[in-house]
Order: sequence, then structure tokens, then C-alpha cells
Amino acid sequence: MTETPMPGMVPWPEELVEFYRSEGLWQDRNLFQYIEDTARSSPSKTALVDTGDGSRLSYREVIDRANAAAWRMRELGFREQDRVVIVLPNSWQLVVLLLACFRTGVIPVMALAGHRRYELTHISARSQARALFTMDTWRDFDFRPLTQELENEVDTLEWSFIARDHGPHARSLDDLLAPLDLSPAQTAELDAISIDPLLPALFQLSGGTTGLPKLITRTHNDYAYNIEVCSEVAGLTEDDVQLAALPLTHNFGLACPGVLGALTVGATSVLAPSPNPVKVFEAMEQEQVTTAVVVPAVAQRWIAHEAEHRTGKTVSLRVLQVGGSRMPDELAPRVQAVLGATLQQVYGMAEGLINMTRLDDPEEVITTTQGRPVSPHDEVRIVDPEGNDLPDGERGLLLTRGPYTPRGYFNAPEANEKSFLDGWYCPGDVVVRRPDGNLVVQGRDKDIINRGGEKISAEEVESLLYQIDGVEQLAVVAMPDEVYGEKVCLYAVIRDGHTLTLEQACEHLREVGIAAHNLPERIEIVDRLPMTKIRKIDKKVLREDIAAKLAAEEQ
Ligand code: OOB
Repeated sequence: MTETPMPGMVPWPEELVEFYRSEGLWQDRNLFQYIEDTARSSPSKTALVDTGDGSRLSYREVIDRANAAAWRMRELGFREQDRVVIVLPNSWQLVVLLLACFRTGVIPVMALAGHRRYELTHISARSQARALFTMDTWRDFDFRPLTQELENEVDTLEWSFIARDHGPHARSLDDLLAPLDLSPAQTAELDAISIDPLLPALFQLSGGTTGLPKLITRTHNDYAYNIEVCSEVAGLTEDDVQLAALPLTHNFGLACPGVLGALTVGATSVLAPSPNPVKVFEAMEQEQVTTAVVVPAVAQRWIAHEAEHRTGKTVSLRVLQVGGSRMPDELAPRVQAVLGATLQQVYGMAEGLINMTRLDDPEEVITTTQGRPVSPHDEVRIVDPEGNDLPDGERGLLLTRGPYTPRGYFNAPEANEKSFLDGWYCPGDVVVRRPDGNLVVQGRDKDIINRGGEKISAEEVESLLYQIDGVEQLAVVAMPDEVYGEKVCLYAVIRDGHTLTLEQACEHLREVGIAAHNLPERIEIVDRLPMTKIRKIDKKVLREDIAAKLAAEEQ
């Protein structure tokens, strides 16, 4: 094993580090440098269009602001390997801040704008974050009082930086990101910061099964390679205009190839704070968008909108990347038919492995599979529950390792024992590999609910709901939903003399301060829950029960 460059991080074996370097997969550069290169060759080209506040930033402006922010962060005392939590919706501020972090070696922890007190307390504490970066309000939620609460709650948190109206207690994120003419000496000082490319550039969050999200260390080297291969397979070039309509802090929208890919190849990235088709289609037409990244639920909304209104505003769209949850086979052909774009299915994970259909694949592959690994150095095995390899065509659990799939979570030995088997990561997905190498995701062997790409830990939601008085037994399971694929359904057994309504259950979860996507959207009060032979709640029976009820109600 290589000596770990950072305590808590699980490194790749030394011989592989050397192999990845000698093969040129790992280039030993800082993620910032790739984008700085683009800014040098095409400084005045538009890098970012923020459809939220209408800002347009050239490559030069993006890099100048990132340098200014990096300088100010250094002055405030931020140092290499310090962690900061980012809770920002898609916005130019998010991208510039990320680049400033890469530049200074500060490690951003990629929270979601939907996260609330419960998740953010945990994420800040587990990462020992020194600062929070957020916005004043977003979708009717005021982050300002929350940042104060978090600072009180989490010992390591020293500062909050808030975009727009920062209020009396926090610092202004706009001031941090404001232009500043750096002298050559100051720039040289920034250049002199030496950042080990084997260290994390950022922490992604796992959509894990048990408990709260775990931290995924993505190094400069592995992430740069992730971005490079994904850009290649997505056919991304400087002529593209990419639209990000899913949260950019997700690995998919950030690096597969995402906004970082777009900025690395010299394309323009259009940032949409919401996937609402009316607004997004306007932006598509205005900016002549050529490629977009969405989850199936959003693809479906866009297709329905276009089929109904025939706006013709998607004509410039060349590729629609869809992933994060299973694309329904019936929906897949409609991407080309209605939106006029080639579908690229993306089956990936924040922990690494990315699979994609290729743009020139036969239609049957594009519409019925989730593609194959993007790198020839990705390794995939399909195994039975005992870990024996299965032949192609048979359903089994996917295991993977490779040059951009880390060997363990940060500071989480117990979770690592469960999810990493001799260096192979097991996402808990049930998959078939076809003889042509393409994977079809058929299900999963993990207790999560995938609500339109947002992963919900059933165990976590259940443990919070058990705090409610009068609950004897409960389970949350996935119920089918036409738009989101799955939603949360709560089954509960209530003690005599008590009641529980859906509203009460949700109110409790809101009080705890959990992200809204976790809230159940239906409750079934029952006398008892079905049990398996080994006395565990039989969730399979519950999933079938709610699916049957919903089907009957539709009749
Ligand atoms: C992406 O990343 P995560 O970390 O939020 O979730 C990963 C899990 C996978 O293990 C799988 O269960 C599910 O999400 N998933 C899919 C899928 N893409 C992801 N299930 C079926 N079909 C698909 N196309 O979700 C993610 C990260 C990078 C790129 C794309 C997605």
C-alpha cells in the first residue's frame, strides 16, 4: 500500500498509482490548471451563463474571480486540506468557488441545496469543516438562521459565507468572489501552493444505504481522468453549449463530463437553477444548447412538454444525457422522436465507475441498456451472493474497481468493510451484462429509495420516524411513480389510542430538519407488517402491496 497522503483516506495500491501515471491516465495536475489552460487559449469566450441571475462570465473572468477568491481565502487563513461545505444551487458562484478551492487545495464537500439541518450537521461534523458556503434563500428556504445554528452546533465551523443578502452574522460570498487585480507577486504566491494530486480535490457524498451520507474522496488525479474519459465518450468539444439542469454538486452534472468537462474542453456551460421546461427551453433556444444532463424524471417532463406544446426550441440539442435512476424502456425512444436529440444513458455513481451508451451505438443498445464502462481500465464483475463470478446474461451484483473508483470512504472503516471487498466497490446494484458488454440495471440489493435520482436511506428515515409517540412498527418502501420512478411510502403499525397521519409524520421529519426529498408521500396504517422467515420486515411484500394498490386505484 502507498503511504496515505491524508489520514482517513484509503489509497490505491502503489503499483497501480505508478501504472496509472506511466499510462498517462493520471497526469499529476491540479483540476484548476486544466481550466486555466482553456482560459489562456480562449480568454474572451463565454464560459458560464447563469440563467438564474442572468450573469455571463468569460473564461478570463471565471479564472480571475477564482484567483481573487483563492487569494482572499488564503488571507483569511484557509489552508490546504481544510474542508468547507458547499450548499449552493446551480449558479456561477458555485463554479467559481469550486475553482478557488481547487486552486488553494481547500477541499469542498458537495452537499445539496436541498439538505437541511439534519444532514448538514452531520456532513459538517464528519468532514470537520471550517466553513459553510450558501445562499440567502433558495426555494422559499432561508439559510441564514440555519448557518448560525450550524456554527453553534459544530465545533470546527468558524465561518459562513452567504451569496446575495448575507445578513448581519455571516460574511458575504459575493465579496469573496468579487474581482481583484492580483499583483504578479500575489499570483506567484498562489502558484507556489503545492498541492499533491493524490490528495482529494473534493468530497462527494454517497447515496448510501445505511445512515447518513459518507464522504467519498475524489483526488485531483482520478477526477481529472474521470472528466477526460467522460468528455471523450460524450463527444464534448469546444463547439458545445452544455446545459446543466440537475444539481451540479452531484457527480453526474459536475464531472461526467458535466460543467468541469465543459470548462476543460472550452465549451460554454449554461447553468439552470431549476429543470422547469418552460424556462429551460427558453434558455436552450437563446443559447443554442447542444447537450444537456438530466435524470429520467426531468427527461420525461421535457418530453411531455414538447409533445404537448411543440415549441421547436430543442432543435439545437444534439445529445441528452440521462442517468441517476433507471430510464424506463418505453421513454427512451421518445428522446430522439420528440426532442430530436441522441439519448446517452449514463449509469454511474459518485464512488466512481461511469457507464455510458455510445453516441453511435445501435438504437436498441441506446434505448434498452445503461451502457458500458467509459474507460478500458475499468473492471466490472457480476457476482452471485457468495461472490462467485457469473457468466454474461445472468443477473448478479456488480463489483467494480479502476482508475477513478476510490478504494474506500473517508474515515469510515466499518462502512468500507461492507461496501469494499478486497478493493472492489459494491454499489448494491443488480445488473446483467450482455455479451456485447452493455449493462442493464435490473434492480438493487440495498435498502434505498431512488426518487428521481435522489437516493433516500430507508433505514435513516425509519429511525427518525420511530421517535414518534405511539408508533409500534414501521417501514418505508419505494412505491412506483410515473414521474419520479419511485417515491417513499410509509407503512406503520400504531398502538391503541394513537393515530398517525401522513402530515404528522412529515411534520416530525421537517422538525428534525431532514431534506424534503426524504418525506413519505403516502401512509398505509396496518395491523401488522409481513415478516420473513428470519423475522425481518418483508419489504418485498410491502412493495408489491403498494404497487398493486396504486394499480387498482388507477383503474
Ligand atoms: C449517480 O450517482 P449516485 O452516487 O447518486 O447514485 C449511484 C446509484 C447507482 O449505484 C444506482 O443504484 C443508481 O444510482 N443509478 C442508476 C443509474 N444511474 C445511477 N440506476 C439505474 N440506471 C441508471 N442509469 O446517480 C450518478 C453519478 C454519475 C453519473 C450518473 C449517475
